[in-house]
Amino acid sequence: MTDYEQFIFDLKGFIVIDSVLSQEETDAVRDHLAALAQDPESLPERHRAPMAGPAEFLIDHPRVLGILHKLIAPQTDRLRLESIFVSSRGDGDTNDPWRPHGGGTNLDPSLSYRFHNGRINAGMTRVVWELNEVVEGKGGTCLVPGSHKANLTSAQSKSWPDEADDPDSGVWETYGCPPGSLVVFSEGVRHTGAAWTHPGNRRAAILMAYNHSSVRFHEPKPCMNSDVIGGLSPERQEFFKDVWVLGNARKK
Ligand SMILES: O=C(O)CCC(=O)C(=O)O
Repeated sequence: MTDYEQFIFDLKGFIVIDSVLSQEETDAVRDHLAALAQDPESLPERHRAPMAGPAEFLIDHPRVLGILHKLIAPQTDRLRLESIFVSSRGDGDTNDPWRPHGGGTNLDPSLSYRFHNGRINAGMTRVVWELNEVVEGKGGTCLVPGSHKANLTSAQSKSWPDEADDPDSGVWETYGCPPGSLVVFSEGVRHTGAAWTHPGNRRAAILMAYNHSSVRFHEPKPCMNSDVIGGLSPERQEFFKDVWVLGNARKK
């Protein structure tokens, strides 16, 4: 993560990095999600999760690890992948995803964002892999830049002004990006999904939540089961360890 990317992340609470995946990688992950959604029985049990099989490489993708080392902890063994879901939306879907959450200074370790001793200390950090093109204003995640540091309100006290949550309030920002791009945001930033309004081009995104290994926000998803986790490489299995830092076998 470059110094400039850190500057932007600290300023806004999120960054968008275009075209991190090659076309082949993007296609392989998209095909895996399609098989998982349409015909999961066609996949071996250990591949029946968004981050398994041909998508396993996303767990510790070097671009993501470099970012998480700057945002959460410099050591890989202090990182956990605690939740994961797929966002698949199309033009005309009736389910309105506009549900703003987060925002404001927060003492909950998962939702907090602090800068201390010259480094960012973000809690839960969302990594979004956008597998199809996102056209700005047509359905990418919407975020309120800087809201992870807002002082006069907090999500914890549920005092965020309704006025600001209006999509036309002027405080929201979103993005456009090519397939295979990466969006990273602090879960402390106020954010929401948005209706997808791009005919002929569905949203296909994997959203992974990473956290410091000493805390956990989400209940584990059913897809994070022993068949799936046991099918990952030993290094990647470590991202799904229990909530602790100091093990019985102390590391040197
Ligand atoms: O882009 C979206 O679908 C929203 C994601 C979201 O709300 C979250 O990660 O908490």
